[in-house]
Amino acid sequence: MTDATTTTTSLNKFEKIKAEKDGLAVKAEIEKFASLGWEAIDESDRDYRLKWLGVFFRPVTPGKFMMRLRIPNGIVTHQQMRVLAEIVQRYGDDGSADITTRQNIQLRGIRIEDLPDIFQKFRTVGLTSVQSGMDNVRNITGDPVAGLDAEELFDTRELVQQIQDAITNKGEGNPEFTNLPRKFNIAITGGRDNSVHAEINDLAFIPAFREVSTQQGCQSRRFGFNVLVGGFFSSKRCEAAIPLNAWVPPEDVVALCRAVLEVFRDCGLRANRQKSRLMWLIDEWGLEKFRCEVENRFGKPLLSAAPKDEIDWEKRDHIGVYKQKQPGLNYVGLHVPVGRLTAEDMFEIARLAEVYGNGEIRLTVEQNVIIPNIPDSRLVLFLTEPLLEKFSISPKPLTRSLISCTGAQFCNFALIETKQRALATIQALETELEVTQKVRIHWTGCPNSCGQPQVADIGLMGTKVRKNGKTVEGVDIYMGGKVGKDARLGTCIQKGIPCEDLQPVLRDLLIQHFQAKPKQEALATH
Ligand code: SRM
Ligand code: SF4
Repeated sequence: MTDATTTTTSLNKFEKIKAEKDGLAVKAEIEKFASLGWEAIDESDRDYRLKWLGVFFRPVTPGKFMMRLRIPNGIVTHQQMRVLAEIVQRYGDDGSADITTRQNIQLRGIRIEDLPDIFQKFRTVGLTSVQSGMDNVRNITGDPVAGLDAEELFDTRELVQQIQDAITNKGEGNPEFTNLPRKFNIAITGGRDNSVHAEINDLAFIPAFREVSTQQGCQSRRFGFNVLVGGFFSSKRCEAAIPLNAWVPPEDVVALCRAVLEVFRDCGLRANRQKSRLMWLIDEWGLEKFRCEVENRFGKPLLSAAPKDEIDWEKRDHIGVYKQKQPGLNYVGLHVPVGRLTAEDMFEIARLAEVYGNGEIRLTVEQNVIIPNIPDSRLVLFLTEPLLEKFSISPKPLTRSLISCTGAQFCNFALIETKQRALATIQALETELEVTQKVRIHWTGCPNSCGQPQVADIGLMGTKVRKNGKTVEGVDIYMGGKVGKDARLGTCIQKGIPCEDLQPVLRDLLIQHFQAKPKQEALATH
């Protein structure tokens, strides 16, 4: 390894923790931790290594941990959803869950003494939370309507599962990939609308047709993926992924993931945590050398990229009722305000999926839920279900596209509270403005950018601001993010607005850039 071979004294704190004991080693110690209680566990096990099992110590709520699952392609069964609901239900008001910006679920309120039981429950329904935090590959995202969408070019479900299985040893943990230099994000899309934000992943596969030579020496047009590398957000730097100039057929995707991860693991920069994501290695080496190293690990020549990819649609949010490719079946997207779920909501989602659909539930990177496979004959009744009053299929345009990271309620990096503030601000704006178009407003509590403000129409990033001699919660405003085809990152257009002064600023932006009208004026022109 490049700088992992340097002496332990020169290693940064996280490299030292990993060198002393692999993160995955705590798997064998869960029973012991449960009987010790959270206060007696060794601090580096409790605060860091447990994240290799998806268990996050929360300094904001000590003793009540967060658990981050892995939900490949964002697909959960009704049995799995019930198990997750039962887990958070036992914690009463402390328990809740969030749908994340990686099509995933996080549970709140978890007590360490319950971990053996929780992992046992996960096993019975095929859930895993392994390698979901720290220097591991995060939840792998895929098209939320894979296998349902009549226009899709490729159904991503199986491939996403195969990649997860390879990286996590089928959810049991895989020491081959538990000591990466930093976190790593993978996305794969087979639809035309880039539903996974491919451009903000360290490694992404986007659909593309290419001429390839057959064994008989003829040319034929085949489906596969162009490969993007190096996309990431961090507090110091944000980059969109760049083309690797490589195309792979579906059957080579897992091998290419392995090859890129091996190069990152063995050669990635480890000295400075702020400069350890994949793009920093690509910068240091240049794309040609990086591609060459990946090709060596891949074990055969990489074909050059297809001249054009197939991402040519605007991004869909899937909220509402849509026909599936299977005749007579529908999928229905429900809007879950800022992704927050109670145990009761989760039981209800599981019930609706079982009673009306085939038991399956899908999650989106917009922190929403899709219930697929509802027959035409059951649709009208489904739409009368009380849960749809809370999780609407036709929310107002600003509410509809609202995203928020966890923020100060549970996250110790947060500079501001986000979720409640995001909801209150949007409600106030919708009271005073008539807005007819969707406006994607993303809140993120600090520059780590978990709420992806750079992909938003209006992105709000938490910061601290001085006002009247006091430090108050504020935001920097980002604009210009474009998703779907021709995706590009937005940039900061205004810095340091105190949150208490934000509403009129947003109001003006909505009027100037998104055709919003004050309600009085809108009434007069009708
Ligand atoms: Fe994130 C760290 C929450 C998506 C960039 N992120 C954290 C931690 C673990 C910090 C902590 O220990 O408190 C947050 C946990 C708070 C909590 O209690 O929930 C956290 N990140 C989240 C989630 C839950 C936000 C959400 O509300 O949806 C998302 C979980 C995704 C998942 O299921 O795995 C989440 N984080 C993202 C994304 C968006 C994405 O992947 O599309 C990003 C930007 C993309 C990227 O990583 O390139 C992101 N999170 C970060 C970073 C900055 C990484 C860096 O290279 O510096 C950190 C800080 C770090 O890793 O040191 C971070
Ligand atoms: Fe926490 Fe910051 Fe990520 Fe929000 S953006 S979840 S505040 S680390």
